[in-house]
Amino acid sequence: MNIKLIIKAGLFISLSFGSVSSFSETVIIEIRDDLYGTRQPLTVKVGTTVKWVNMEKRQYHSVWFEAEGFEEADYIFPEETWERTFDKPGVYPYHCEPHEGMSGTIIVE
Ligand SMILES: [Cu+2]
Repeated sequence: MNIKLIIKAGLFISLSFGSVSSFSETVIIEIRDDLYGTRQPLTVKVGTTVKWVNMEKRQYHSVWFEAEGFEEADYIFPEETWERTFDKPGVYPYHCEPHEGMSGTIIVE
């Protein structure tokens, strides 16, 4: 099971105080064997945070949304994570700079 859904504590807290809470969920993508370990594309709801976790023993990777014109994010070394919250619907392709062919897409709806 590569995808785990975690309801953030913040959702619980905001509900506890009776305020209107926005959708807040974290989806984890485990990276191993030079692959983003998730179905492709991965569809999530607006407001979802996607967290990539490097499960490799030695290899670093990146999650680069180059098509949007972003600079490449820092490399993710083993046991490190990188995350992004998707607040707008759309199609978000990404890839790993060091590994040609290592790519993925997040669809936000
Ligand atoms: Cu990589």
